[in-house]
Amino acid sequence: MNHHHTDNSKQTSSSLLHTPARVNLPRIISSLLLLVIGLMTVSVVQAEYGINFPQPAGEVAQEIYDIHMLTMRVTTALLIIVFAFVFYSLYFHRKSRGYKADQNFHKSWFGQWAWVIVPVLVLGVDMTIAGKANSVLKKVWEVPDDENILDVKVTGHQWWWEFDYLDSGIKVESRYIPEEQSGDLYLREVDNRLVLPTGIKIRFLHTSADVLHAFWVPELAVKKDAIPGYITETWIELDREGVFRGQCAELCGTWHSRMPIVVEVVSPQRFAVWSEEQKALKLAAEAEASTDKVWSKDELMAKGKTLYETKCAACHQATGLGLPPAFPALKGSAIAIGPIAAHIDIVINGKQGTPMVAWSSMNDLELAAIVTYERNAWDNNTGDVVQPADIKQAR
Ligand code: HEC
Ligand SMILES: [Cu+2]
Repeated sequence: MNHHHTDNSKQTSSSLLHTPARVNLPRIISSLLLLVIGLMTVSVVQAEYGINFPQPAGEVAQEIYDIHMLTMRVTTALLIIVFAFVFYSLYFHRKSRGYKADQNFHKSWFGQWAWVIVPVLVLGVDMTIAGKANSVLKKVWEVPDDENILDVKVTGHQWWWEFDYLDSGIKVESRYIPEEQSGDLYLREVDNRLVLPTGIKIRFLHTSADVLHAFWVPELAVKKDAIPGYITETWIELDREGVFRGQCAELCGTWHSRMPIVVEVVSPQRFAVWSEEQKALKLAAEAEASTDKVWSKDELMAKGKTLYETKCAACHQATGLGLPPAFPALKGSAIAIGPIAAHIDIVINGKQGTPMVAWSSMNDLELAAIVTYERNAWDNNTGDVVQPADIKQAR
């Protein structure tokens, strides 16, 4: 029995050894073709995605793109030359054709000098690319010192972007739009876009209010880390109008994915109109907040709900239940139903070393509305009404 078994297995292994390994070339080629066609179809269907980088929207971005194209052309040419040579050699010099290897190649002129000539050629091409890259990098780093450069301070926050137009005092707060309202543009659209004009140099001053973020819009090319406590610069001169979408490119916590950036590039005329609108809105909001008017609870609750949902709900949730243990619930929380002073204090001053930052940049009316809302929403029902005057006093 044992003997028979051994015998049998011997036969199997020997028959395996005698089967020649076959490479099914037509099949491999057709699978590869299918794969390529498949990939191309995918890129046609998802119109926003292409094979190449997106078309740049400005000068430096264009130069970076051009270097990419140059490099791609050089590598493609090299690929074709090398593979043509390999396939030619394999096909015409194969053994079955009776080809005899030339034993004296190394004695020929080319055989002796090829190892010098080829690397020198390669180095020459490399130096050309490196030279171009170097001059573009210089351009990226050396922010032009133009009289009327437009300064935009870009501050990363957990998890939204703040854009301050330093010359006009305009502030844009940019937050993602929840899935129900954004449809196909989920995580690609924001409530307030970064509006920029064409034809003028723009300097971005990058910083962060909390952790590392990174500002990245592919059509604007330069990706820059936002570092708390530091200010770094990039610049661009935009040359075409359009809407360009990017995102935070540095892992920054729970909702890193909820920090899209949407840049809307418009003509200088349109930009001037937009700037005036923003200034007027800001003045109106300040005027409203500075009156000594006493607000009714309903007015404060209505204002507070909208503000709470844009600014606080990312962490404390629209339901007030938070996401413990990281983000505490405000429904029934000791602070939200306890003494008003402590509640106002944590909202104005934040809590050091936690994601709860100081919200003092909001005006008295906004803060009064939010605190009133938190003290009465979600069955907190304290009945407390906080007026702008109370906030003014607490500051
Ligand atoms: C980035 C996340 C985040 C955002 C946005 C945020 N908070 Fe907080 N909040 C926290 C964290 C974390 C704490 C807990 C801090 C601590 O450790 O005591 C907290 C604590 C609080 C507390 C104290 C709760 C308690 O009982 O301990 C109040 C009140 C509060 N936040 C109000 C607000 C308001 C108002 C806003 C919007 C203007 C807001 N928060 C936005 C993260 C956030
Ligand atoms: Cu971020």
